[in-house]
Amino acid sequence: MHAWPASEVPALPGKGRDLQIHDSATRGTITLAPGPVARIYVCGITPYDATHIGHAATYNAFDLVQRVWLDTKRQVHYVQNVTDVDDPLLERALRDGQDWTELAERETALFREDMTALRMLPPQHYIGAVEAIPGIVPLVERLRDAGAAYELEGDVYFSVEADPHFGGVSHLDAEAMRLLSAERGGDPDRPGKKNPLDPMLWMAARPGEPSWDGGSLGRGRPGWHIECVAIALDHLGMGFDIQGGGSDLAFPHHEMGASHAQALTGEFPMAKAYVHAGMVALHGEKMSKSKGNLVFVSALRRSGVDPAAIRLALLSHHYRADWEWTDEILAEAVARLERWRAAVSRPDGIAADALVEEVREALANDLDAPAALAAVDRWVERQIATDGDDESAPGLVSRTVDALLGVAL
Ligand code: 5CA
Ligand code: ZN
Repeated sequence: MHAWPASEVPALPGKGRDLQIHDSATRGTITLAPGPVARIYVCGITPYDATHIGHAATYNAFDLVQRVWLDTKRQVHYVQNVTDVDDPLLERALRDGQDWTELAERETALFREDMTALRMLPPQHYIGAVEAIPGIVPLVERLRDAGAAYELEGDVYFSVEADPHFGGVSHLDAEAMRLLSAERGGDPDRPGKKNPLDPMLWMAARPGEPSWDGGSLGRGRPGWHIECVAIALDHLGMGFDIQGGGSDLAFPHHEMGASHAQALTGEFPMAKAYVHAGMVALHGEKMSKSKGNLVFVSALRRSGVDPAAIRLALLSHHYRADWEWTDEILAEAVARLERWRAAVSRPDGIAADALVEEVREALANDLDAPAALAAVDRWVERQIATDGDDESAPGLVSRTVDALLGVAL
């Protein structure tokens, strides 16, 4: 699939800092020191009800990762998927009496528009589950032939017991895993499974549902976790720097993905860091498609909200925090954007070299965007209150805010 156009990232004087980031697997903050090409896989949308503010907040976090790496003069190899066939998508299409491919295409197009408007840097490889099927089938065959997978009434399941490290990404106890498995696409109560948590790798064709040639697996469609593993291994290989997503992906999705990859390669885990963004809520509950309590980026844009203000609203929360979207948060972001624009529209001002370093330091410190905003706020206050004569300052601040925070002033 094609992704979306990249906005320019201005180069800043000096050099950025290496990223320290919280890793769910080691449950601590680690310093990532990628080679000249940093590699990141971010789980993409299941294309319906896109793009809500929760999605946008999560992609914002990983956009910051890219910007920190680019500022260290590295290249970034970024891969994202689109889960363009899966139970929830098919269920939504059926509910609304529409063709599932049209639903997926329309929502993916809307997501691209929203990402472009929010100045999120695009992945170099934007890959749909459907187009990944030819690469998924041989992986499932290999897992089966290695004894890490088994068949149940034509479906193929991964055996979590095949991975001695299973549990090492999310660190949950058995009961929590079982509950989350049932909530998030698993089928712990299906009779005949070796372990209730075993996830499906390949689902045999069901009447009335789309299916593809699965070679020795028979016709069917891929499971969710193997989709991301196949795409990540194909485009990034083992040991890439970050796998990212919201905290609701830690289990089962990233846990199972790491186990699939372990069974395939003998290495664990697949990524050097498992990075999880907090959940955005609305009216006291996690913003989710199933509850329907959603605020859409496209609806805000249509109502005239500047995408830069949406971005500032996202940035005003630490990516790991759970937080609630409110009208006040957006209003504050709109006001902040106005103040910042007024400050940089002056012909000269207060020297900003220290500000560049403060923003760099904040982001390198586990993507502390609120600290970065506070640093810019301090410069803006001084800029408005004092009569500086540094002619390069307003431009430098604009470029810093653009390059590191993705906000166009
Ligand atoms: N297609 C899969 C990943 S392979 C998927 O989870 N799709 S999704 O559309 O449900 O979610 C896309 C991304 O948005 C995921 O990283 C998910 O964790 C994140 N996300 C979903 N809801 C929220 C929310 N309320 N707050 C923050 N992030 C969220
Ligand atoms: Zn994924």
